[in-house]
Amino acid sequence: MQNIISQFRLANSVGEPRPLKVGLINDSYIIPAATEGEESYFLQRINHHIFTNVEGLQNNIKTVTDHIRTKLQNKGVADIDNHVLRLIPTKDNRLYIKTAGGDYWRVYHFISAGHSVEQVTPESAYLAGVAFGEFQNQLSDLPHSALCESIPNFHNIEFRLWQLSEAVKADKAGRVAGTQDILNEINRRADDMCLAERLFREGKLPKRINHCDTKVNNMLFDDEGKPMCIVDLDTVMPGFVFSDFGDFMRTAANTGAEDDSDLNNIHVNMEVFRAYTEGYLGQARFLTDIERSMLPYGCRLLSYMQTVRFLTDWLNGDTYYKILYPEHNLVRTRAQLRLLEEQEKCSTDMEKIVKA
Ligand code: GN1
Ligand code: MG
Repeated sequence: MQNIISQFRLANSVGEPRPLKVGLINDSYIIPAATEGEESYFLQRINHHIFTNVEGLQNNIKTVTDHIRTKLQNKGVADIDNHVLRLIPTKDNRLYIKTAGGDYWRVYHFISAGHSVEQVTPESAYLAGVAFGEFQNQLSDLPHSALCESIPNFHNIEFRLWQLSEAVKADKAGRVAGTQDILNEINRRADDMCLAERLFREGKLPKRINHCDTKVNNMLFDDEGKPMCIVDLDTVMPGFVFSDFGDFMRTAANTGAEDDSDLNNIHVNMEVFRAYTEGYLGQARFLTDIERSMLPYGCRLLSYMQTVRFLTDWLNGDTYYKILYPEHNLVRTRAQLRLLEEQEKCSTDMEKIVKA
């Protein structure tokens, strides 16, 4: 690993990298500063089976972080490195390295003042809503053409349903028979869940640049519980605003875990929903009426999409997401489906909150 690290332009000497358990896709490490007070770094092996266009991916991140950095500078923000990610270039000025073995690595400045959380209070949910609304605002003047789709059709539910149908047809792991009840639940909602894509084709629903992975743990908070920095910019791309609104609610406004094996733990936390919505709507003044009225729908869409994606991976024999035990993707699937059912029960209340 020293050989990898030595290719990046680090400002000071560092210690041994330590693995960090974050995310389901890439492998992450912290490279601590050798001397306290100096800069530490965040090293990642990019999963290039998933991000097949690493060059495009890294250019996206550079474009987005430069754009936000300029906005923060113009606002006179002091400790900018705490508020936007900073990629560390290689000694020959590239944004990543590729090893002889075909692995891709990148390095970020490590934001040591921040920490991530798995659960929020209504107070921190409100602030998170402000922060994600601000994030969309900051990127609203970046032309769509400035970014590539780091994963094509990433949040396109029609595409995800097609992938699921292919997985069912192939039945590679011989698991289809055991999931028929879930498949039925997915199929009977498919038409409704493809509404957004249809509205887009009819020109009624716009796309905007979204983060596309606004899980609650992709935001760093400071010691006082205030949002500091939005991280994991791998999937920033044009999409429906629901992607960001819905993914936050999927993770933060869920009383259970994303992979809860006890389905009775899973309910919608309406106080978190209310608080985040308030914070978000205060910032996201660019929303059209249809986008605003479809926010509760967006929550369901993202839980539905995650149900479809986890199930697809289960049927394919666990080739996409990292798993911690053999049934993990199936457990995740059932937990996301239960969350969807719970959200359906709360839809009318959610609509009232958004209107209010
Ligand atoms: C993946 O790596 P991570 O945990 O940030 C996935 C998201 C899913 C999420 C489910 C590139 O994100 O889309 O919502 O797992 N990222 C990719 O927890 O597929
Ligand atoms: Mg991610």
